[in-house]
Amino acid sequence: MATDGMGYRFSFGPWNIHEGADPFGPAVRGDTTVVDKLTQYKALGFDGVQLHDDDVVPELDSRSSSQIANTAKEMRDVLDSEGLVAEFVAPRLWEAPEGIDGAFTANDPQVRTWALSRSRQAVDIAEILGTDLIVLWFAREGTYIRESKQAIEAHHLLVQAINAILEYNPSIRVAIEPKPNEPMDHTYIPTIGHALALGSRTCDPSRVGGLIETAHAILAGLDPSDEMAFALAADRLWGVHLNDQNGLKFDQDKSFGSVNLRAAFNQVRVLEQGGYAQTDRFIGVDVKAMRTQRTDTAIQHLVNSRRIFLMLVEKVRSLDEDALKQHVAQRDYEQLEMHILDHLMGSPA
Ligand code: XUL
Ligand code: MN
Repeated sequence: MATDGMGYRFSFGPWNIHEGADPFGPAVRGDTTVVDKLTQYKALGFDGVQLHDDDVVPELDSRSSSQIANTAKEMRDVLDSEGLVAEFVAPRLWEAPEGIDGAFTANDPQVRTWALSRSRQAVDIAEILGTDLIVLWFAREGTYIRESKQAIEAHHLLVQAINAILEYNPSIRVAIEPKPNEPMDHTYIPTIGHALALGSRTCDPSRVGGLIETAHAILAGLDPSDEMAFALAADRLWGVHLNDQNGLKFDQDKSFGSVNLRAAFNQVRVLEQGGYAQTDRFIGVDVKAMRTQRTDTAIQHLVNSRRIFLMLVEKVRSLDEDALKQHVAQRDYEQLEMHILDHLMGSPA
């Protein structure tokens, strides 16, 4: 456990250092390799690496099992030499041409077979990297128009896919990262409630949990801290992607706390109340640098998100809980609210 992070350790994915391309314009910053990115982690205050399967093994679909194993071992050596650990591996099924209309829920049975086999490869990669966690973001498991898939059948297919992963390796755990839309019009499993209900239908519900991303919860019209509380109450919060989101639009992945500091405070508070720091789980961020950012400072969003998190931990720990209890007992929620606002603004109580 890191000692400089108030009991927390932090992670991000290499895709969070990026060239700034968006749907309306090309890259504006220079490209760097995954290994180059890994050499920056420690100095930024991060110990954990979130990885897609093809961040570890590029062009995975055209590689043999032994090539995959060797490349994954090389990545493990890099992680070890940098003093980093892999937090999870996520099969990136949505970028491959096969997965154009979903992977586990594709209408084409050959695509579904490919998706299962690629997920098993992700499990093998995870084992080599020394993590037992697979993250499933169901990117294209949904529809652009409802009539294109059988939704009831699709949910059965998702259970079967998770079972295939759980049965393939008895130590592997699966964390579902719910998101309601984008790239699809509607994605199956939009909330943590859906995720844990799906998990309860698998062959081993104790190995299925969730990873909650702030922006995804906001896109679902929900409060991220309540989504986290739901998973914490079931001891199923196995990861977080802290970031921020300015209303209902494309998934922005803004720096944590940059839009709604009070909502960020409540996410940190629920993590503190749920004893998250006492687990070995990471505080993951999933944040994008603004496209306007110059190459040499396009890591600031990571540093800032971590810094805001730690400042909010300090705010949570210094809260006068007795005063809060009194306001609650009096049902004086106006005063309770002012107490929180005073505290966040640094004004005298
Ligand atoms: C997509 C998203 C992904 C996952 C990892 O919105 O958040 O980056 O976190 O595959
Ligand atoms: Mn995410």
